[in-house]
Amino acid sequence: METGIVGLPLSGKTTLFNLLTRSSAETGFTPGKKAVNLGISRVPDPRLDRLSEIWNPKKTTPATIRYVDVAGVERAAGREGLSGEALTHLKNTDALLVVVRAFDSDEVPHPAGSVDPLRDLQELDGEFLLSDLIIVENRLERIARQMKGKADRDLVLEKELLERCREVLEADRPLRDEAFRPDEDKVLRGFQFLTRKPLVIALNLGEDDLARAGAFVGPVAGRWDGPSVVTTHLCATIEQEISELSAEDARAFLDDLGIETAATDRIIRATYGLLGLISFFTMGEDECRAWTVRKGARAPEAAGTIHTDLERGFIRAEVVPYDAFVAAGSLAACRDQGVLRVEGKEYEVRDGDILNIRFNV
Ligand SMILES: Nc1nc2c(ncn2[C@@H]2O[C@H](COP(=O)(O)OP(=O)(O)OP(=O)(O)O)[C@@H](O)[C@H]2O)c(=O)[nH]1
Ligand SMILES: [Mg+2]
Repeated sequence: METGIVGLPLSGKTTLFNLLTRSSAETGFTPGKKAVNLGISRVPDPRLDRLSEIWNPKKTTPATIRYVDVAGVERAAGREGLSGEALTHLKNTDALLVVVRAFDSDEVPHPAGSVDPLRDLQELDGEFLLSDLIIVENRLERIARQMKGKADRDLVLEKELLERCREVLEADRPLRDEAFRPDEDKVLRGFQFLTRKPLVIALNLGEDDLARAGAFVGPVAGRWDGPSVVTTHLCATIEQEISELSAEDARAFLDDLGIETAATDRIIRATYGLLGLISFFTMGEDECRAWTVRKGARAPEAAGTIHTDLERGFIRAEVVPYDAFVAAGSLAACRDQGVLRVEGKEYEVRDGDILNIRFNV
């Protein structure tokens, strides 16, 4: 699962990428800046921290997700913005993290001459819609040619589906919010449409505007509402400062600002949720670990993320929900209280389950 970080030039994408993935990719006007940066984020999870306190294991391993940061979307003379390399990378992602600039800076002037988040977001949306529309048109043309030979049933269905997509896109609406049947969805997935991907919109605010973030977020959030869109904000320069502090000092700093969690944590959690991912845990004296599965995964699939042998030789899973474990205080207490269950192959794993897989290979 990979999330693409995208936005107009100099909006703070790479700065945010560095914060999310603890990387140090070149930012700003540095010559020789890379067009694409790849990195991995740890998914913050207070539940794993708590399990680690209880067990004091040799190792604690969080869940992770991948981000890819691509160079700014630029409208080159006479040509549309999303091109070549950037587009290829974005198409391959499972979600988009759009960085929209809301900070002003004399050192780094906005390329368009003024700061206007809604205008920038509209421009980006336009690029995404156009990119999808081009794919639809091209495919429809090919289908028309293919159908001259014989009208195959699948082709007719695909044609109708794409014509519906074209209508949506031409009305300036993303494909994300359209209801498609599962079989249609399967066909659409092959096209990797940008406007069908879940979306996190992150407004990058100036330090002085953090206190009145609502005034910025409001208009932008109103633009695309829906279950697959999350709008949030951050101030990249403040996040940078927070990231350089010890955990204790960071907490005090956040309290001073009246903020509950660092924006980077919020953004990673939001991405994780939009990707339809949940975490389960394994625990013990050697390692406490959070693992990632898609929502709806059954126990053997979850076992398979730990090791293929565990899926192949799956017998059963011992399951206790995180809350029940913490309330009981120990596995023995869980057994006594009957909150430790034994589940079979059909069991659908829930977020926060603590699993112990029994297997035989
Ligand atoms: N004042 C201020 N400067 C910022 C903020 N976020 C980023 N910058 C600065 O803006 C410049 C551009 O940041 P980058 O993270 O490189 O932006 P980008 O979107 O990756 O740029 P491209 O990859 O060239 O499109 C850098 O000099 C950053 O230090 C912010 O919140 N406030
Ligand atoms: Mg960059």
